[in-house]
Amino acid sequence: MPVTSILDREPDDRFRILDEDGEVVDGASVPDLSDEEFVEMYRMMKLARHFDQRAVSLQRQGRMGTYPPLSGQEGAQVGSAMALDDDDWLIPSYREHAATLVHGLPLEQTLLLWMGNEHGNDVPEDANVFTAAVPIASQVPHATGLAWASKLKDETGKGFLCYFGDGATSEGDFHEGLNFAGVFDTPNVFFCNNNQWAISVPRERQTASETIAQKATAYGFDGVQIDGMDPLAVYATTEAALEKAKNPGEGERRPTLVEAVQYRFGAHTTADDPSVYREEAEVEKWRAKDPIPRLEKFLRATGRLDDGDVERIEEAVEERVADAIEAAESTPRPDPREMFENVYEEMTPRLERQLAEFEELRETYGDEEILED
Ligand SMILES: Cc1ncc(C[n+]2csc(CCOP(=O)(O)OP(=O)(O)O)c2C)c(N)n1
Ligand SMILES: [Mg+2]
Repeated sequence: MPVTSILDREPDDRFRILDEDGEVVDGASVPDLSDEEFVEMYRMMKLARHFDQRAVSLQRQGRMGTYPPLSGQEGAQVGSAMALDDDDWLIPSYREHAATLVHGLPLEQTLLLWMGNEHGNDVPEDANVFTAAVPIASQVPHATGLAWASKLKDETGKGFLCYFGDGATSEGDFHEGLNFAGVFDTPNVFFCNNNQWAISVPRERQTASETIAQKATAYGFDGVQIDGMDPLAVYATTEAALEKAKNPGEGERRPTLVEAVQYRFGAHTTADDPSVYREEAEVEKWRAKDPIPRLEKFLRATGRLDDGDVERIEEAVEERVADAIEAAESTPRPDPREMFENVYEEMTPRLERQLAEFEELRETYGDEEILED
């Protein structure tokens, strides 16, 4: 089966390889990964889940400012990011801690960012990862611009994978980014993590379209809906979309919109209480689709994983997260001047005035008084 055939389907034909019991569905082909790569996928998902639990706990203990949890979304993040080549770029929103980790951003950077340290955004030179974007959908036109620049420079072999949520699809930036990508045929994969909620706004209130995938039709390129809690379907689809972005066949448009249908098990952020807008029964329904046990069952049934492996992976994961927390917490706190200095390459006159005012307050009252929690 040619890889692009995954993309050649109706937008409401939800693609899946593993069912909820970890069984391969009839007629589906399992991606061509080595045994080590399959286990790596599982290991990264377990790492992401444990990291998430620890991060929420750090926030509750007052050791981190705020944090957007990702539990339930590990399959979508790890499966898609594993399809990237080193030269490809990843453009995240604010929830992609697992995807960015897979593409080279260390966990301690993510911790630093949510601890309020701007150096969390110091992406290592060799990781093609953009900084986290909090203004909803603002990263979408950036991703199109990056891909267009790459095309203008005649770079071949670079794909640009951009993540955003279901809520982002109501923003003008989403439309502008995808419309431009279609017209200029840029090497983009637009990956919508449709986790059913935009804080307290449900998916049905976000758009009257039956699917988000079908929006791609209006931009003139492929749009596919996939089971975002099936890491194998996510991997296979993203790989096919990246391949098409880089080497389109005759008459094919490079961009693709992927709608990965999934659920966030936790709160929108640690500042949110989902119990006021959704029923526990709904959460339970989606918990049955959890991507981690689903992949684990598949790996065990195909002889790629056993009890001993799981135990070793869990121990290693705990150690790795503990080390990342230790590294982040032993990093000196940034000077508050950086709030002003890091907005633009050079400070604008308004920021300079604000900084001067801030320095005056520090002088008058002292840091203890001003920076107290
Ligand atoms: C331009 C803009 N408007 C509003 C907000 C406040 N806000 C933060 S997250 C969010 C919901 C986004 O939902 P979605 O795109 O589905 O992503 P998810 O958080 O579910 O991953 C909103 C409205 C913002 N950050 N930026
Ligand atoms: Mg959402």
